[in-house]
Amino acid sequence: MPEDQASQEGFTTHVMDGVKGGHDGMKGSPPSRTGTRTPAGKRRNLTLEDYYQGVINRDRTIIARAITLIESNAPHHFETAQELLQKLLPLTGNSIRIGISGVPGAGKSSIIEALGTSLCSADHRVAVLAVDPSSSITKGSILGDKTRMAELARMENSFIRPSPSGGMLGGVARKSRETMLLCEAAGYDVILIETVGVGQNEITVRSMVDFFLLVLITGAGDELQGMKKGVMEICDAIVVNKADGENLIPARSAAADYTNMLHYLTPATAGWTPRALACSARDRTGIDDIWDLIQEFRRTTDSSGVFQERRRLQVLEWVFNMVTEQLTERFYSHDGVRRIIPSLKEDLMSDRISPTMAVKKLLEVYDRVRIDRQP
Ligand SMILES: Nc1nc2c(ncn2[C@@H]2O[C@H](COP(=O)(O)OP(=O)(O)OP(=O)(O)O)[C@@H](O)[C@H]2O)c(=O)[nH]1
Ligand SMILES: [Mg+2]
Repeated sequence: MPEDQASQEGFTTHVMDGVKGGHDGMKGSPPSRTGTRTPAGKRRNLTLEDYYQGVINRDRTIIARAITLIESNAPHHFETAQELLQKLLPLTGNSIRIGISGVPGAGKSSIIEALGTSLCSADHRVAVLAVDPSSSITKGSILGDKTRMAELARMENSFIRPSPSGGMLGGVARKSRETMLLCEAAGYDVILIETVGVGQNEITVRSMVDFFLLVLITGAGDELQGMKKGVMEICDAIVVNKADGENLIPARSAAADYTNMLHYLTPATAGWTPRALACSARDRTGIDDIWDLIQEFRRTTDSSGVFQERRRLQVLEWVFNMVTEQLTERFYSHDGVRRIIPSLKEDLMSDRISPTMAVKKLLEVYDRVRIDRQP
């Protein structure tokens, strides 16, 4: 038995690998990273009804397989996954969706472990998802998450799913959103989504959560301040982690400074002024304060209507982003467009054609061949 599998024996929650590009993750799939084959005989093909019943009856093995279906790049899996989601849609929405972001090593996974364990002990059902397109290359976070959330992974009412790898961020975002809905249908009432704080990831996660928490640490360097300001503008709270030992006082004072700074920024959520707290995921101090703050946020935005309004707008944004994504994909995979791009690039580099004219030509090629194809 591979070592990482062995170390999970006895866990009620197994951390499931994300799907690798092109691999369908289903029966008869190619050998996995560990070189073992899925025992095809043991894995009966599930019908749509099997998936549906499995999810609503909170069967974690089937939930994991349903997510694999969502993450699959195979067209027939896509169809089944969409039918399943359609069926589950009335059961979604009953959770608080929390995004947790921050620089690598800030302690996001450790905070999730501490917060998640405490919530599970209080009878919440906690699902942890990761959105990290870079992890498909480095595998860094996935390995980190397996070890850093060991206690949470063992809890009966938790579910941990590392990042799907899907190439483009857009693909990853769709899969993560749908996975989130599936987890809600399976009765998870707290969804924690970890993302590494690099560029586009944060914006993507912000667009799918109710509450966005930024994890910072002291002494990460002034060069990060610029980046921080941008992300501070989209967060609902900051937590300065590693407030322990000699770092306790600096972390607390940084939290006070951040609270001040947040007062001067336009809040990410109407009617809510973001605040900064200090915590130590290691010592498990300040973790309950994070949850109290989230509860307060929920109450405030529920009564003002901002909570539901944001969710409605997020759905619209999601749909139109998918349209943009799919049109872009279609455009660049179009034969005619692909054929003329190399020569067009040369013409552009040697100033033989203006940028606007190049765009016009590309769109003409796309439209022309498309029109020719019509009956
Ligand atoms: N002293 C101290 N160390 C901590 C604390 N929280 C996390 N760490 C350590 O910081 C390191 C990174 O923690 P992670 O939880 O993996 O951080 P992360 O932000 O999830 O990292 P990535 O997923 O790689 O971006 C680990 O070595 C932790 O043990 C804390 O509260 N205090
Ligand atoms: Mg992590």
